[in-house]
Amino acid sequence: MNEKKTILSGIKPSGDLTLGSYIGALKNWVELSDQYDCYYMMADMHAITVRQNPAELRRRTLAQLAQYIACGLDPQKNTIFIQSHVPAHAELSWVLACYTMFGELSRMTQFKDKSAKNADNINAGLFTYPVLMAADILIYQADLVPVGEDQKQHVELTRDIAQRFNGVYGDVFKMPEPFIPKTGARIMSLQEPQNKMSKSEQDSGGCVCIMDKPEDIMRAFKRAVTDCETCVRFDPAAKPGVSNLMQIYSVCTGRSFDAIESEFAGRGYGDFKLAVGEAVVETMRPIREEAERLLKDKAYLESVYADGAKRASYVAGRTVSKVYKKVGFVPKSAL
Ligand code: AQP
Repeated sequence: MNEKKTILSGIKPSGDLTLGSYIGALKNWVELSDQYDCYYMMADMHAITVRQNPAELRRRTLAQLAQYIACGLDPQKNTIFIQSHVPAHAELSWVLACYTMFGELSRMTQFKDKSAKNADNINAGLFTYPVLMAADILIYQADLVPVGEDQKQHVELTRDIAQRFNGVYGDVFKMPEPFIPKTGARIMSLQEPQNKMSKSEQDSGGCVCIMDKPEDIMRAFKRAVTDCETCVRFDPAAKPGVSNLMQIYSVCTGRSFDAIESEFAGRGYGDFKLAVGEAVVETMRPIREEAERLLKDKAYLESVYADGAKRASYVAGRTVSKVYKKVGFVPKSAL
């Protein structure tokens, strides 16, 4: 019997992975790999809630897989798969949509944010995105869902949907909990430190990607917005830019905020920004090099996602069969 708890998480290939994706998600995922039974997906079905260029979406999905592995996710230990390769997610999503209220979806803050940003394409998928996310989670009977602060509301809705379904049909779904890492929960834009560093907003200069060249990373940090105080001190409300840089530096070097404040006492922001840039370059270098190597090995990447889809489909299929039976669908013929 498998006694490890189950984890499900994913990233949309809606842009190239950023330093925020690494610190806020991937780095934590790797640390969870030994302790938990982990399912990590490339959430391509979620990505199309915003219009994507097909060739780019395909390229980014495979690049994302290479970066997952290059960050240290072992495909033997973790089930790594492409969401659209496991059709059971869409099947469960439809059933769950019939147990989700219009009012609940209307209250989701991410829907409100994304509709404001994509006013010309407020499609039904953007609205029902949290239902597909609930299916992603419940289909593996996940105990924990590592997410950023901004996704917590979706995990809470998942619990409400699961509770409603279980209330009618008995204990079908396990109740998942959001799992928000203490450090690096939210990496902010280098240009607008009041906003999250987002991979779909890469033209703003506020974003650093895992695959960026060292000189591009250094340029982004040299231009990072700070404040006029010239004092390296952690105070996210009053000094969002500097605090974000401290957060990044702390994750990349393992140093505490106190140690960072002492290290840069009496030194200008110029020195500080250079040091943060260099620490990021050195943290990203081995990941980028390994991802570049893996991307040349298409056969290996294909074997990883084929195996991942097979393993994920087995578990997901069992949940869908159980759900179909509970709601009263006629079981498929064995003939
Ligand atoms: N800047 C960030 N800081 C901390 N965590 C982050 N995550 C993303 N950006 C940061 C976390 O990564 C996981 C996967 O997120 P996602 O890519 O599926 O969705 P997202 O949060 O909407 O990411 P983006 O980059 O902002 O994408 P777009 O621009 O397409 O919407 C999540 O756990 C997220 O918290």
